[in-house]
Amino acid sequence: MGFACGLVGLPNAGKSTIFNALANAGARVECYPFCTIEANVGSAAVPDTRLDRLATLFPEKKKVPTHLDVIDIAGLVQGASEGEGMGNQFLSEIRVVDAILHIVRCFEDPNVAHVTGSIDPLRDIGIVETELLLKDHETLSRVAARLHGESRGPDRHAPAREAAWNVLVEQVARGHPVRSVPIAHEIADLVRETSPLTAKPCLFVANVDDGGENEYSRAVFAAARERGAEAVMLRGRLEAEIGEACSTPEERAAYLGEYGLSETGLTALVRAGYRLLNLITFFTVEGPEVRAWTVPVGTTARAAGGKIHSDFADRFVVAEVMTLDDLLRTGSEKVLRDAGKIRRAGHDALIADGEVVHFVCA
Ligand SMILES: Nc1nc2c(ncn2[C@@H]2O[C@H](COP(=O)(O)OP(=O)(O)OP(=O)(O)O)[C@@H](O)[C@H]2O)c(=O)[nH]1
Ligand SMILES: [Mg+2]
Repeated sequence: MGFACGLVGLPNAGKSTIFNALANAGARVECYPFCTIEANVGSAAVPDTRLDRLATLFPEKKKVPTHLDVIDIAGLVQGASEGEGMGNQFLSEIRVVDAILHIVRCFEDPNVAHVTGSIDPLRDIGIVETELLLKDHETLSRVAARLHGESRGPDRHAPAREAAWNVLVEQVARGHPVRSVPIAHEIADLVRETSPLTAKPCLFVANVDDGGENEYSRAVFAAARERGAEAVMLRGRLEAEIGEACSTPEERAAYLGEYGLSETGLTALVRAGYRLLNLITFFTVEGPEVRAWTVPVGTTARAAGGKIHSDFADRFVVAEVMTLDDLLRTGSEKVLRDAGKIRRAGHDALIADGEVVHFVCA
């Protein structure tokens, strides 16, 4: 799996709708709650106009975007941790994700039931956050019991580990997400392994109707600001429709134009996800493909090669790096080479966002 985002939210918030829009996947969408039972796993192509522009230089090659994985799970309700609704066992399905997209219903529609009877983003956000915290409390407490046992064994570091862990459990019990709690070094690895849900970066998604911004979406943005988090607004149903109806970027642009929009909310969502995960994109023009790749900020040239093929890391000699702007401006790698505009990046040199990279291997 690459970089993955998990969708959470109340039933009928529009998670599967947004999942379909992202992954073009045809997951089941219904106007009644708990339509989703088994998790839907999909892959979202990352829209990137830079790749589109690069591809125009190589019309004979196939354009391959980079992808983020997305996981759509069942809706959460108040009391899920005590077995209400679908319970919260399915939350384990998103333990593997790198970030959480918290989908908040910001549309009114009498045909789409709301589990608590009214549209109220702040209350809804509170319910979901509480359930995530309760799930973490459950998971962390299980580990606490184990650490307690270890404290009575021969490992002399065990008591300090247990004490630090208990501080964390206590903070979570008080309603502090793990990401806001300073983690003692004794337990840093264990926290990473345990992968608590509230340690993951979170992006709020205000799912609005075709009309766009409204009082509900503004409430979501305010809640996000208060938490030091980002929010994006998305016309979930419209975006899903556009995804189904349009197969080319031109058709999409025309459809969006009808609503006075120039960029899909999905593009904004994926971009925000990138920022959240500290990811960058680099490009390759190799064989029959022009292709975008995703790596974390701070990736070395050798590791970037390994992303493409493990062989590239093993046999890495050097990476020849061009900026996309230089390449687009001159239209030719040869011109850049003659002008000495190609950077030679060794094993440990870092790759930057938007660079076009050619790996030279032994
Ligand atoms: N009016 C309107 N309806 C929407 C929008 N987004 C989703 N819906 C509708 O809301 C209903 C629920 O959408 P789903 O995507 O199935 O919701 P969910 O969050 O996956 O729900 P569960 O799987 O039950 O947790 C469907 O009837 C959608 O068509 C929107 O932006 N506007
Ligand atoms: Mg669903």
